[in-house]
Amino acid sequence: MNPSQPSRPTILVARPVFPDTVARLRQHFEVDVHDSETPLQGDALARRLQGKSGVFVAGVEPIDAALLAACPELKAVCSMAVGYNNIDVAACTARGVLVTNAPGVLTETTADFGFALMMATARRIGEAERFLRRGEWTHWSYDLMAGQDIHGATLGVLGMGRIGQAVARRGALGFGMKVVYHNRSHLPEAEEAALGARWLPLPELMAQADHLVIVVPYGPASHHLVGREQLAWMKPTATLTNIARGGVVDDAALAEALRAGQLAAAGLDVFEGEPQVHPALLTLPNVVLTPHIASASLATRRAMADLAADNLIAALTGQPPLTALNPEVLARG
Ligand code: 8YV
Repeated sequence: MNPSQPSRPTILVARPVFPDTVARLRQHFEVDVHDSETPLQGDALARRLQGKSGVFVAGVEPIDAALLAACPELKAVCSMAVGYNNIDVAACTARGVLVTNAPGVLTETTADFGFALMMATARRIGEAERFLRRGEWTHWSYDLMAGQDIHGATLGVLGMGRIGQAVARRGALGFGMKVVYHNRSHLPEAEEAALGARWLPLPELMAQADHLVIVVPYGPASHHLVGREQLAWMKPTATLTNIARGGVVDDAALAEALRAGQLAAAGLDVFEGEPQVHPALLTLPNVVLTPHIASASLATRRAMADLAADNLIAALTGQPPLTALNPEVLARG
């Protein structure tokens, strides 16, 4: 670099991401890209962050108090995920580190997928495809792969944020479903009326839902929110779909409940300890399993990466980031 030029901030892109996104970041920063799908964490991440002002992360790299203490030059953590349970936002705020996530841009794509996974689960699409591919389809029969209806059924939404509301809209307006939900806060009356949605306490939600879709953020308050006790409240014909985070559902308890016929089927895009999957789930025919891809349309993944890049560029060039989780850090100057 020419010594007469002011030095540019140095950042880490902690995951391989679209080359265009990296090229855009290179227009503003010296960029170090972690070019491996093995996530950086702990000491390895801290070492790689030495001398860096910003980091671009996906939803997995743990950013905690110990890491922040080891990386005093870090000023901004910008994630391309909406969920931020991998980031200790309070610890970042305490150290004056700005944190941004990527809400909004993935709402409709994620809701599309949640609905598709719910439908695949209820109508046994994974199981039926495996049956056909195995060459076992020899004749029509009145109950061959007969599942549960979606239209007119009761949709239970656990977590009524942006994505939960988008799932509810699909159910209510597209499929004539009755919508019930559980959330810390109630929706405004007008929004409840538009969706025909009714708030229920968790036990009643679990008991009334024909199809439960879980979209609640993960944190200490939602760890194993759906465990053995809650699963026992479900109808034996009901389905459960999790597009939130592994850890909201107790996967071992879910496998047991499915085996015992306490619910009919489950669709899971997220898992405790992913990419590991609880071995008992892998043996069950009535579970549709996908590798955390609810937001994975190309257009949406680009929008997520672009938003994280825009946030990082703004944060380190003195402009207000678009989606800050701790904007109070900016006010401190
Ligand atoms: C991401 C997600 O694919 O945004 C989130 O919270 O779970 C997914 O959309 C994942 O976190 C990697 O960015």
